Amino acid sequence: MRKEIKWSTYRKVPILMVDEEVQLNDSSVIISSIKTHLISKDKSVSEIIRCYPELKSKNDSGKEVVEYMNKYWLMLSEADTLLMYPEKGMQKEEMKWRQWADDWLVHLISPNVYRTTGEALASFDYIVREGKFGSFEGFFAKYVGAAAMFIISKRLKNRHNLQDDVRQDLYKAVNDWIAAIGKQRKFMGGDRPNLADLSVYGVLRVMEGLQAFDDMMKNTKVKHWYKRMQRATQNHEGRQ
Ligand SMILES: N[C@@H](CCC(=O)N[C@@H](CS)C(=O)NCC(=O)O)C(=O)O
Repeated sequence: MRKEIKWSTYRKVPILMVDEEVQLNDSSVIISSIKTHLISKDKSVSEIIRCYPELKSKNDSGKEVVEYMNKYWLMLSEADTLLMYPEKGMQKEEMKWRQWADDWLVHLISPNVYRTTGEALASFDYIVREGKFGSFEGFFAKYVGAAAMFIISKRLKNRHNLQDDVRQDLYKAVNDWIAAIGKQRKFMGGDRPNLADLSVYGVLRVMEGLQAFDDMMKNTKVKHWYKRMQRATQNHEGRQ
């Protein structure tokens, strides 16, 4: 909730605090920093985050926006880079699809899960069930939140140039993803997921339990990869 991050000047979630002193903002910066740290254990997190400097600018409507430089890039030595990405193009492909997950795929979620008033209510029912709400607060959040997001999601649909039938964009996106992996690989990372697999899975997973998710499973080719990802994340089977 907004009040839970009052202490931070960065106003979005996720935020990762390391040892109560180093603050990491932005999911992709967090992922790149943790991965870098796991590979090069000698580098501290505070050292690593200096490689992802904050870039503040104004968008078209004059609103201040924050971006982080290099956020899809792992800060590895040449030797570690070769171990991590032994074949040409692997590193570039991973970055491209991580960016795609952030810049396109994620924007398909709200228009799809708040598509109708019924779906908006089901989504908020789930949010309220999982979140920290009092019973009055929860009731209020569910109905007001669902109504607000139903309306906002129509604006988001236009802002991101989605089709009127927002499911079609979702279906095409996940089918494009599966086509990019191709028939020869289990994951984009090969036998084990890479960070692009992880990002796409992270985005799709938030829809679990909702109609948009069931429709996507039924009408696209994503199912087998998704099940493999479920297993791989449970068993901590990411690319080393
Ligand atoms: N690029 C950021 C986006 C974070 C983001 O937009 N988070 C949303 C919730 S999912 C948020 O906190 N929104 C509050 C706001 O924009 O004020 C990331 O990947 O971490």
